[in-house]
Amino acid sequence: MKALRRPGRKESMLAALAGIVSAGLVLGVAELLGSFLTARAAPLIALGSTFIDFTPAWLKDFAIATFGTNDKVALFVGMGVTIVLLAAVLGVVAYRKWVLGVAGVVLMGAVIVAAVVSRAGATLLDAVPTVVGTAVGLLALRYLIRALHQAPGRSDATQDAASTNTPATGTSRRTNTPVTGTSRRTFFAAAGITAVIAGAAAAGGRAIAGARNTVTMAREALTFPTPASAAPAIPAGVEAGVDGVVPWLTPNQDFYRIDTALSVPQVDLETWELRVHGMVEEEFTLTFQDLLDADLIERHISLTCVSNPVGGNLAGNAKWLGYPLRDLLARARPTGGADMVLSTSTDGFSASTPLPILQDDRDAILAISMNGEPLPLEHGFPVRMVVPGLYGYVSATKWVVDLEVTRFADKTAYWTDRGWSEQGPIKTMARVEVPRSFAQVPAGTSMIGGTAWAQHRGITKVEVQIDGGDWEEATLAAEASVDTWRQWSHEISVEAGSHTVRARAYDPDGVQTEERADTVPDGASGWQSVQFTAE
Ligand SMILES: Nc1nc2c(c(=O)[nH]1)N[C@H]1C(S)=C(S)[C@@H](COP(=O)(O)O)O[C@H]1N2
Ligand SMILES: [Mo]
Repeated sequence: MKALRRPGRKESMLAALAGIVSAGLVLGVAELLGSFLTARAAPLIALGSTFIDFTPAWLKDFAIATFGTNDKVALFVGMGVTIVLLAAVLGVVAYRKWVLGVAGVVLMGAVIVAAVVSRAGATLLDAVPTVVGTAVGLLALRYLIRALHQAPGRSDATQDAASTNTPATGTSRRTNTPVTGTSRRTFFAAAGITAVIAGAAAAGGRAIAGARNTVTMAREALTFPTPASAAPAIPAGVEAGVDGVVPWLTPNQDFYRIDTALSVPQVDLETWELRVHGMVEEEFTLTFQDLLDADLIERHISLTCVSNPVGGNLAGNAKWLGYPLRDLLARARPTGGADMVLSTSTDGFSASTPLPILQDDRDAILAISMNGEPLPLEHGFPVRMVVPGLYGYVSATKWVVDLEVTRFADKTAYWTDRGWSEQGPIKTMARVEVPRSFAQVPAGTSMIGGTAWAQHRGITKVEVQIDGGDWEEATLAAEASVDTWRQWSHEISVEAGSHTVRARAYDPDGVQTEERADTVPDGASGWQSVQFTAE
């Protein structure tokens, strides 16, 4: 009977290396093949996406609070480390007992395949890159492990021989290997080649996927008709004029991005359709051309994420062009009892928006353009929703393909399924941007400022308090509309030393609540407090 041999440290490290380069080959081959199929076939993306879907609300909240919009980078780094560790362990296991190693690799492959095929819209074909990649990786691993077993001077073999004095038949072949060093050289050469092939396959896959990206080309070629109702001119003085306050209009490339999509969905303009159905008298389907032909409106609207902490930067303001959802619903004619519109994206995200809000006089938009450009891919190309006054998770569906008129009692949505509130009105908030936390300001008088928002209600006043003193009224910059945020500024006078500034905003219903609330389940609240020093 073959004993389960205990490899020495050096063999273990080499076996671990064999595991790691083989795993790299699995992923590289899968990436290359995946580039011929679809982006969702890429195993890492599918794994990460599945992980995100199973992420409990508190962990998502923690990730966004800790990593902000870098949460996806953090996820990839975490996944990378986990995969390297698992691959190393599997390499050692395969070295000690080959069948166990094979079982482990096959199991991992199966987990990835399960993740790939469970993605929205995936087919069995999407499993092919992972299956082929796993098979190729296993072949490489077998070759490497064999080379390692044939390598001379293995400490385990010597130990076996020394401890028992009668080497087991299973190891005798190896101890008899001539001491040439050939096999170990073979091992390193093979490991190196495997790593190079893995890297080249991954890079090639990326390049091919990029070159085949007709979506980007179609986006760049897109032009828009003049809107039936243009955005009201931005009044002079929407900027408070304080250095360091964030711009009133957020450039697209600076606009915060929050979504559950690890790879940005690639939606083909030609085949994009929006299905409108459910509790309506008329079901219909819109094409992108239908939208271009419709009476479009253009409006400035500020978005905010429910995960934005007090003082956070998950908010932005842009000019949106699109078809009023009010008009779309007027055409569909919702039937009695309907109270919600469930919007779904091509990648399976969904949001539940109160029907009355989409029908009232606010400009809820099925947007096709952002700041005069086609929607950036990350912000929902070709079509997304923008609803003044509601947090994104209940309203701002990107890559939207389906609108179902239904009832809150009958359907739930992506985040409401995960413990977030069914209703998501944006909470009134004043943000201090100057001074930043722990910044230094000149002693004496200086200007501070920031941004406040209370979408669709409007900011009526902002007050500032220094070191617990009297609340003073700040100067409000001009208001473009109640749907946009509003800058504020204030002159302060402080002596050298450390200080605290607090700010609070008012909407027509009064002052924003002082009560501190976490982002879960319906948005953070409380008055922001910023410490700074004067010199
Ligand atoms: N398809 C899709 N749409 C989505 C999301 C998502 O995860 N997937 N996230 C929503 C959330 S939580 C917010 S805050 C906004 C953010 O929009 P932005 O990334 O354009 O800023 O998009 C919303 N629309
Ligand atoms: Mo959000």
